[in-house]
Amino acid sequence: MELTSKIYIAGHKGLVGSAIKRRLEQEGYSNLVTRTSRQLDLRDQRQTARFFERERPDCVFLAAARVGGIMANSTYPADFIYDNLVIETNVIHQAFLKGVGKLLFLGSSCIYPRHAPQPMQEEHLLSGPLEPTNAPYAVAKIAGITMCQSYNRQHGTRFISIMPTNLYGPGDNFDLESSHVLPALIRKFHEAKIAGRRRVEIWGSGTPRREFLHVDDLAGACLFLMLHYNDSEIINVGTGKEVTILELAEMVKTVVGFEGKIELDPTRPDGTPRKLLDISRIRALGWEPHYDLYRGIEHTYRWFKKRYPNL
Ligand code: GFB
Repeated sequence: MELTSKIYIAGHKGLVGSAIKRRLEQEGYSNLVTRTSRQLDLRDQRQTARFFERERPDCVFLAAARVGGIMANSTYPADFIYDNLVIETNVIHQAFLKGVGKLLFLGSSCIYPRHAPQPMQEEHLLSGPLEPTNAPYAVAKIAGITMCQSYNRQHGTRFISIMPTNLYGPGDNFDLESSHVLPALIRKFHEAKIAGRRRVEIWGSGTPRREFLHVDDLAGACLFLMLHYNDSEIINVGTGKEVTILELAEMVKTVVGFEGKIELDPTRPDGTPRKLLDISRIRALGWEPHYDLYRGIEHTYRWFKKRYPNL
C-alpha cells in the first residue's frame, strides 16, 4: 500500500472505521474512499458491485459490520448473522472480482470457544462450542475468515483477517442497551454524577474478565498489518491484559469522579467468563499497543464530554 493508493474504508463512520480513517490521514494517505451506509448499502449486492466497478480501490479495510454488546447480540441474533454475512460476502467477492490488491477483514475475539484455554491462541479457533450470547455474530465472522482464506487459496488474493479484542474509544456507541460495557459505564457514571444519584447499577456478577484495546491502537495495528502481514492465518490484536468487570467499573468511577455506590444487576447476562487474547504472534512481528487502560478511559471520557455536552 502506497501513500497514493486508492484505499476504501468500509464502515468509516463506526468506532473502528473512523479510527482507521484518522490514522491513515495522519500518516499522509491522501486517496481515501468512503461511503455512508445511506450512500451505499453493502447488504445490496448490485449497489456494492456498481461501487467496486466504479471505484476499483487498491486496498480495502472492511470495518463495516453490525456490532453491539451482549444485550444487542442476545436480542437481535438474526440481524447480527444476516447483516454481517451479507456485508462480508458482497465486499470480499467484489474485492476479488475487481482485483483489489489487499483487503483487511475485521473479526472479533468472540469467535473463540467459550471455554478456550486462556490466553486464547489463533489455533484455538473452532476447537469447542461458542459463547451462546454472541454465537450468530461469531459464526458470521468465522464465515468471513473462511471466505478470505478460500479466496486466497483458489484465486491468489491477499485478504488478511485480524481478531481484535474488546474495543473502546472515541466514536464508540454510548446507547445503554446496545453498547459494549466500557462506553455504557462511562455514560452511567457520568449521568449519575451530574444527576447527583447515589448508586450505579452494572450488569451481571461483575466477575467476568475482559481485555480492552483502545481503538487508536487497533487502527495502528490495522495499518501495520496491511503493510507487513500477508498470511492467510488469523492474527490476534489485543493488550494481553485483562480486568474483571467490577475492576473496570471502579476505574471508570474514578475517572468520572462519581462518589456513590456500585450495585450489581444479576438479572443481566455475564456472557463468556474470559476472552483474553494471546498476542505473541503480532508482538513477534513488531507491534505493541500504547494505551494503558486507565489513560485510555480518561482519553475516551474527555472525548465523550466534548461530543455529548448536554448529557
Ligand atoms: O461489553 P459487553 O456488552 O460484551 O459485556 P461481551 C461485557 C461484560 O460487561 C458482560 C458486563 O459480562 C456484561 O454483563 N456489563 C456490566 C455490561 N454492565 C454492563 C453494561 O451496562 N453494559 C454492557 N454492555 N455490559 C461482546 C459480544 O461480548 O464482545 C460482541 O457480544 C463482540 O459480539 C464484543 O464480540 C467484542 O464482551 O460480553
